[in-house]
Amino acid sequence: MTPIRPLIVEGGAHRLAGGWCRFDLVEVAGRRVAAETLDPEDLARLTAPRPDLVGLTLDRPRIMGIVNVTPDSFSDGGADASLGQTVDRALGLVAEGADILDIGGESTRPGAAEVPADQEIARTGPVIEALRARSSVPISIDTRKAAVARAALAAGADMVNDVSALRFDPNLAGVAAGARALCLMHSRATPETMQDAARYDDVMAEVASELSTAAAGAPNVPLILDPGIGFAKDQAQNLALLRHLAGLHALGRPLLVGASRKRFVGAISGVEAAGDRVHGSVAVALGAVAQGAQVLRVHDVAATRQALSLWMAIHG
Ligand code: HH2
Repeated sequence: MTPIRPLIVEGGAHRLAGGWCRFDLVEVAGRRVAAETLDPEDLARLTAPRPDLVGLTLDRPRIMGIVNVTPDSFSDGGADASLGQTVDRALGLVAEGADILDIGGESTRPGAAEVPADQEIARTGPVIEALRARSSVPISIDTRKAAVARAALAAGADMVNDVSALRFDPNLAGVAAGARALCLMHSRATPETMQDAARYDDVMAEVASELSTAAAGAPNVPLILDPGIGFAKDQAQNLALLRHLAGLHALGRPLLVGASRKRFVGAISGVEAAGDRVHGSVAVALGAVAQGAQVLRVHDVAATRQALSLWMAIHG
């Protein structure tokens, strides 16, 4: 697969994924050429409007609010929250402007140990059921496991978000076939060992190729692809992916980016506490939108929504 990267410019003739970014030129294997010289199928994959995702049009950026129901997530976990408090926090994110909620019961931060499926179900199932009773917001289950996804869908979740892109549990594809959408995120190995797998000759090309393989093996439901910022990537690799993100639109699918409060944001900005990394995280989110990413997975919904409204007023 030859990497094709559209170069975003104001007033360009072609719309990226039918959205808010435009381009005239593309970079193919390091050479800049006019988009019209591409194979028509490649150009169509870059420009075609993406289908709706869980009922949301993707003609503007969407915000996925993170709800971690874990004692050990790197920035927002908490063992003490009651079910009612967690549901109120989640509905608070919707009030702040989240278009989707992503419920997770297993931390996947680097080095995190696996959580047994029954424990993950006990953490996430009741939250999803209670949320579904009180809101029609699309709900995503952040899990690598078929049993957890099955329980979440039965409790009212709409979408499955798998940080292993179907590598971890061979049964997840079958369960995700019953979801309204599936997010395939790029990673390698497991969270426990993934940072040892952060070795690439060309991170963009390899992530694109591995996502393409994952998508080819996925069930026939609407897919959204994610480069997996911080998953089996070091800082330079995260930055390369964010800088060249538009190239992943060549896969012909909508893109999701999750960089919120991640380690590299702290490392670059010199901010130690994950909860204080909101400004850097918003900067990365806007950078992703400027490359046409359709969904932003964030902890700080209000800040991201505010920044996005201004960005779209200027550029949209
Ligand atoms: N990042 C995390 C978890 N799930 N899913 C997608 N699609 N993309 C991501 O970048 C992504 C994800 C890790 O962040 P977080 O949920 O905040 O932390 P933890 O795994 O420690 O709960």
